[in-house]
Amino acid sequence: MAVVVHYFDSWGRAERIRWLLMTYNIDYTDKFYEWEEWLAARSKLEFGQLPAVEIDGHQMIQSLAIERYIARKINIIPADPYQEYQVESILGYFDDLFRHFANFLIYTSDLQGYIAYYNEELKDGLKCVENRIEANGNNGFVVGNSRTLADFAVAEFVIDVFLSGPRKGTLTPLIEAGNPKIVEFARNFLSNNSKIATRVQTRGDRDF
Ligand SMILES: N[C@@H](CCC(=O)N[C@@H](CS)C(=O)NCC(=O)O)C(=O)O
Repeated sequence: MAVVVHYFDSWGRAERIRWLLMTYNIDYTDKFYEWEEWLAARSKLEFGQLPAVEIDGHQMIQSLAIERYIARKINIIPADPYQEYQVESILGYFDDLFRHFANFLIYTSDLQGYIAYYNEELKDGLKCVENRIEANGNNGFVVGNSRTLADFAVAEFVIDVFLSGPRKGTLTPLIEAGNPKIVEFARNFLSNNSKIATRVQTRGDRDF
């Protein structure tokens, strides 16, 4: 059965799901909603939220739950409980970061506010992530010695918020100066994932 990703025509909370599907050769189609169409469709989707994904005969909601479902199917969640904690704490942190991003740059367009937040708070938070990458041996993975969902969380955030889109002229130099190691990690992630690299090059700009 065809996999369908329901979301707005943006990256947002659906992009990591798309990257997971394409990396592991799971064909999918996007169902994009215009706002008015979404308001009419909202009551038909459980919890009235996007993204929703049709997969394996189910209609799933909540992006992180969907990601974990796919990640478990393709075996990129560690079996070791401590490593699973390491992955989960990264997922939780980047979920927090997405909310801050949304408050500054989706619900409002406060680029100066986001830059101030980066300098006052986010830079240090991302340094902690860089420390984890270093403590893991700078081997291209956030946790352990193979790809996990944590790699997708880190790379997608850095690429979609800082290295792509209409704000990249301002935000790329900012993060290159403040968190060069996480930028290197994200760029290596792209170098090692040709399908995602192609998507990032060809998908066009979105505000989020
Ligand atoms: N925790 C949820 C958040 C879902 C969410 O807030 N979705 C927003 C788009 S990113 C939405 O559905 N907005 C439209 C609405 O609430 O009507 C998830 O990760 O899926």
